[in-house]
Amino acid sequence: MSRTVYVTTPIYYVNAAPHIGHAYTTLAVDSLARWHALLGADTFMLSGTDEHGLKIAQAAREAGVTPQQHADRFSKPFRDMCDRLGVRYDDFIRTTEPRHTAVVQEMWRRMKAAGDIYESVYEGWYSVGDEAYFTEDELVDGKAPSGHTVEWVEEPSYFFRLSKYGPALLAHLDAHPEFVQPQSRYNEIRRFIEQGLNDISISRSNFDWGVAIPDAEGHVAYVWLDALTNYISALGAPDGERFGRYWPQSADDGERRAVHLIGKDILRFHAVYWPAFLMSAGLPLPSQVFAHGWWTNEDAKMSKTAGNVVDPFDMAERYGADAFRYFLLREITFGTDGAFSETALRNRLNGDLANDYGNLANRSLGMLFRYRKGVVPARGTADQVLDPTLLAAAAQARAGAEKAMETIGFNQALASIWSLVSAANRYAHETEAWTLAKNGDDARLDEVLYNLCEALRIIGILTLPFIPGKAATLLDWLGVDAAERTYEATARWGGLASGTRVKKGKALFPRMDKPKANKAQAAPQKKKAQTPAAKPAAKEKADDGFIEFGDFVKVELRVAKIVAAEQHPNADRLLKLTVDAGDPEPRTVCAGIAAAYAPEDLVGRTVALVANLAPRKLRGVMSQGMLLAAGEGSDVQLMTVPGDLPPGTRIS
Ligand code: ME8
Repeated sequence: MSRTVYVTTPIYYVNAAPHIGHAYTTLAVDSLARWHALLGADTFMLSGTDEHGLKIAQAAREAGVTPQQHADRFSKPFRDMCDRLGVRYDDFIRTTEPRHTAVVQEMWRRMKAAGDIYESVYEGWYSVGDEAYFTEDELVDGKAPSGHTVEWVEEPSYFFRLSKYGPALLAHLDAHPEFVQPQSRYNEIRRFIEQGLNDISISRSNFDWGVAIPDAEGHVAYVWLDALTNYISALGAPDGERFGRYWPQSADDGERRAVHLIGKDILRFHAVYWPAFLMSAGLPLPSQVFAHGWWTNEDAKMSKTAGNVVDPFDMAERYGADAFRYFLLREITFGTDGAFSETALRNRLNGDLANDYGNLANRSLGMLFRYRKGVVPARGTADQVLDPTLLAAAAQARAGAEKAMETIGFNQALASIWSLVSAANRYAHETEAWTLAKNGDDARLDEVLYNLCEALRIIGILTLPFIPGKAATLLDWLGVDAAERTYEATARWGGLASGTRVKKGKALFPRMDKPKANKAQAAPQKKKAQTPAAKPAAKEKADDGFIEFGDFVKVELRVAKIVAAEQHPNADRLLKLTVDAGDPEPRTVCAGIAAAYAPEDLVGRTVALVANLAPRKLRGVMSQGMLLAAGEGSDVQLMTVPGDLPPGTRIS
């Protein structure tokens, strides 16, 4: 039997629109499923919505609709979010579906038959926001630890003997340290269980928006028993074909893995209640519960209630789904918290994606078109093809990504793949295809071009799980068949067939230097933006990496003479220069060239100045322009112009 991997998102409450936190877990699950599928596993990806409970009933009442109408309205955006972010789900479960409610009732029957359910009266605090019960001791300043308000509840209720399962849960954690990850969460759960578990109320009787309990009129299942059961109801438990195929058949099932990715807010439900419910019902446990951290905005947890949410649709619209996915997976370690910032997103987009990934594709395919009419050249003999550094970089990138993904380390996996992107960019730079072409060294030029395309093929395949849209575009350009897009195919150097006619389109990741206005900010200008037909055309131009001549001439380049130079008083990296640029008064310009030039060597040089750059204070000194230079750090060289051109002469 083939190896199966079943991965799930939490099912989301339908009390508001999806935000970046929901997007994060969902696209992480998608990338994990795609990774395992790439490796050849039979995968199943599940997402869905949690539609019962007091929280939803109250939200519907406030909206003046029935709970079902409310659920119908708010479930769809979660599906749409998947489509918008390139998330491929195999099923999307809603807890109001009959196929689900039947399994919740079956769980109840089994837990009752095991003697684990008894009738009593619940008296205590309930937080509707968390859909959770709290004891007096657990409250913080009279509220739930999450900050949600609590209400006093007294009602007849059925209880589950959670207390009975403490020893079995600890034994499971001992035998399977990977059951709860990351390690800090494992430790947290162990400590919680060790303190002793109380029985929990698992039915509500003072409202009816839930799954009716068999033989207990007036009771509906506690929403967490209902919700957690989605992970097996979607598979048709207990007898369905999918359940047999994807759900582990024992704690040590080496053939089937089931992994729940969740946020740390709902760890206790998944790592304590859920396994206890399953044990009671006589069903095997999932293989792993992995709890990731929070995305915060302005230093607070992002949540619907706090109103500081980032809209994933807006992000995908402005930055592209793949850039948004890449940023979320690359920026922080899966498991830790992260502060969301659009500036950081743009830096990843402009750096890793545009400069590194996109540029590698652009320059490699550009040269292939220029020198070989877009046809992949012969590979040459094995000896010629094998470029040791590039080959080693590919093997390392692959191995590093595989190792990282074993522990769901998205950011390390991406860092590993990007080390190959950098190696290939270095290779392109060092092999100087343009010089080979000029010197007519055709055999070597073939080799270099082949190797670059081959590196692109491997990079394209390895990035498919994370940036599925753009990676597929790159592989389409390279003519890589769907059947050849496998992990195995990245182990071979030379997989790209010679003679393949490649394609090349617009830049994969256009740079974005200025923030694009979000919907809310753009709204007042909507009218204006719609009227001139020229707007969309201008955008199209920008997307292919070119600028218009009209844009170029906006930059005022002038000849300038350095008349004085000194070290910047507040920055080691900078020199403070006084330049004559043909203006009535000399200007001050700060330049980051201190590592390469002594101030005294500069006086008298004639250089190229960007004269109309908006003045900007650099470490306390107002800089009125920028000098053109090439290179970086101690290798930087100022662009000079012949000294007989008078200061102020326009350069064009
Ligand atoms: O808890 N950062 O649903 P929910 C990262 N219905 N992830 C976040 C986040 C943030 N700021 N905010 C939310 C529920 N999430 C229950 C689940 S499962 C059987 C029932 C993500 O709509 C994260 O995955 O409140 C978190 O666990 C989940 O959304 C909570 O979604």
